[in-house]
Amino acid sequence: MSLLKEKLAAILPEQVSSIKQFVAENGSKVVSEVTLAQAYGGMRGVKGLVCDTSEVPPQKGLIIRGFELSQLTDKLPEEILFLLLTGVLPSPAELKDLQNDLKEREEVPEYVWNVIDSMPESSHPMTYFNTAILVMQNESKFAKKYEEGINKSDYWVYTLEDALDIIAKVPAIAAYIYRKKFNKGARIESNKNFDWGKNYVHMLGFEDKEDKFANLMRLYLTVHTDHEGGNVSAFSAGTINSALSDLYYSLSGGLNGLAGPLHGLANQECLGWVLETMESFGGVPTEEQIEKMTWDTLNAGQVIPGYGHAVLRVTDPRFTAFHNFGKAHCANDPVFQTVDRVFKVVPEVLKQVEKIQNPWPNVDAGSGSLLYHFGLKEFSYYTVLFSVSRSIGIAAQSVIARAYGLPITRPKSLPTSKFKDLVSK
Ligand code: CMX
Repeated sequence: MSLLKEKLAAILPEQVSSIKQFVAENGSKVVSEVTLAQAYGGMRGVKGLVCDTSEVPPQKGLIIRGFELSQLTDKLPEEILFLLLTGVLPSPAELKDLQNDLKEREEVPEYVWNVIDSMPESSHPMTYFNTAILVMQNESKFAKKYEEGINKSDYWVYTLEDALDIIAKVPAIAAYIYRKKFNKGARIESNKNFDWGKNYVHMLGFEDKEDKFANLMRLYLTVHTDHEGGNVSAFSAGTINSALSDLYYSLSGGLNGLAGPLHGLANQECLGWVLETMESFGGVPTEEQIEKMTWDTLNAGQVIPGYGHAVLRVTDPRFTAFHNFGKAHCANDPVFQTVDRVFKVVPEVLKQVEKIQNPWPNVDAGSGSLLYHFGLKEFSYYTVLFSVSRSIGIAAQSVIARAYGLPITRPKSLPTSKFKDLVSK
């Protein structure tokens, strides 16, 4: 048994029984109320979901198992996976064991390459990626065991099996999609000596002798893993998984949500907006030019990608992590300089638009300029990178949900006529 599984097997029973007792003793207490505006407003702020892997206080941003993001930016994504699942960072031996386990699971079934090869070349990289995950549902150990008939108390065990199988395989799949879609040449085999992030850079096909791109990739993959349970990708995946659809079904479904421009696709849109601004003004624009471009975009009835957030009310610490990396490693790059200047100007403009609740940058505002600097310039690919990382958080949330025995998700909807009745009473 892997050290991760051993640890989970040791800690989960105690956690599950304490949650059961907590709910039994306090089940009737009111924790949230819902206004009509919230019912028509995407349930913003309604406290009706449980997520123990991470939380996002509006004035602080991402906290993973008690660690602020700034305390985790030097950690590997594999360490974050261990932390999300167990609540503690791995020891060196536990990390090595997890990395070895992932290496053993990384071979991608041949039919996945064939499916990718048979898709229309014009398909978006996210369509390739989510299709590849879905087609691998054929491999689900959870689905096979469920069909055989397993005890509910073992659901988490086989969800963990699927989680590790998927996490081990996604870098190779994502890298191949990049090479195929953008005509970069044949598939590159994994290097067994590299960690998860460095191996991804290797399979994408980038020369990286000093590990500079690998360091960005490790940061990128660490930063995007998890963002509590209510965001579109995690919530959708969690809802699908709650029906006991296995992790292949649920992850693919959740990541289809990440492919939306108001969610993960904003990183592609954001770099597009930055490059368009540079092109309009023939280089790094002045603050006045950025202000004009911002108003032009708003007046055209469009959003400024990379800015605003449904929960956050401060600068996203994930943006800060990338901004700091950029200041240290590519301060003279014109695209990074533009992003830096946009950060000075856009919040001041958005503050003037009364309806916008958060004028500050989110995770998608800065990452693209760093990838661009290292030569990954095909920005329609950026949401795939986000997805590779988010697979970790979604997988961890599903393992925990199945261990807790959370039931099928089923909030209540009402027609407008019933809401009118409720309000008039
Ligand atoms: N540019 C222009 N208008 C914006 C805006 C922005 N960056 N952010 C919010 N608004 C607008 C909303 O569209 C909304 O307008 P309407 O009432 O006309 O529909 C109004 O301001 C109120 O929105 P809000 O309550 O401040 O924000 P929401 O919780 O409704 O939406 C989000 C949050 C992220 C969808 C929104 O800020 C947005 O569209 N941002 C740009 C896209 C983006 O960067 N998404 C990535 C988020 C992070 C991620 O998930 O990856």
